[in-house]
Amino acid sequence: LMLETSLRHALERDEFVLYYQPQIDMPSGDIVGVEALIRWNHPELGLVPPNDFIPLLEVTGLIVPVGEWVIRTACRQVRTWLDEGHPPLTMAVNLSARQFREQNLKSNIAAILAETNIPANLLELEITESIVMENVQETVEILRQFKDMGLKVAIDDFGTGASSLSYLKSFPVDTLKISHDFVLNLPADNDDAAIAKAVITLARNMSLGSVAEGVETSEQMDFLRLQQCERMQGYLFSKALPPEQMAALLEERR
Ligand code: G
Ligand code: G
Ligand code: MN
Ligand code: NA
Repeated sequence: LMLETSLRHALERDEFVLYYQPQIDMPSGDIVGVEALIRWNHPELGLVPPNDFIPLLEVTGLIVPVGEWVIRTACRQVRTWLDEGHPPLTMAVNLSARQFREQNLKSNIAAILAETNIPANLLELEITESIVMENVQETVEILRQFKDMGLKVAIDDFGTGASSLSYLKSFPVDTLKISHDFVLNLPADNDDAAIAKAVITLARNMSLGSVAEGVETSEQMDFLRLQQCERMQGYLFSKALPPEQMAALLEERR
């Protein structure tokens, strides 16, 4: 309850911060994107991880204004990096169920893109299977509108939710993200290896991008690279970094 009270003031007190985890293109090894991951800098508790407060944001409805803050902050960051002369990076932002179905989401995103003057195709919205499967007809409509706006859409933790493969035919999405659950025991676990391989092949044959999450070892990377996974994300390359450290990493890579 105390957490909920302080969460209500966190936005106005400027206590949220976005960390950025690099996404590495294969085989070039270039940083081609980042995933924005929210942290809450609580005055007494310190840095609170999202799993400890996102559910609370969801039930209180605070996820809508906080989610808008996330998109605006992420787009401003893209603008800053462009102004600093870095190559354009894709900015992946996680959407919650409530945000995805919120009426004003599209117009808010359009306004943010206009105000930051960044191309829509640099913003990749990550949604989970449970979100897309909730109301399939409405989902198709929302995704169509995203596509018309030029936005990218990724299915987060693909294959872990209660979804059917047939939705890939009717949902205009761009990218499949392979959950770290499937990456963790690569290449030794035969089942996980088969699943990872199948998802990457499915993505490629449907002309979708593939991103593997939670890549921690060079053995995992080598396996995924052999399967022609396009992008990788994980501690092998970098954890999520605060803006200053991300800027330093980009500077170092120049
Ligand atoms: O950053 P971390 O690795 O602890 O992320 C934990 C979870 O929190 C992930 O499932 C991630 O998708 C989610 N998450 C992180 N940032 C955001 C955000 O800005 N919005 C939403 N809805 N979820 C987020
Ligand atoms: O949005 P999503 O649920 O996919 O959030 C990504 C989560 O995975 C975040 O909590 C992030 O901190 C975490 N993560 C990122 N890289 C790694 C990694 O290499 N290993 C593990 N175990 N977790 C990671
Ligand atoms: Mn994600
Ligand atoms: Na994920």
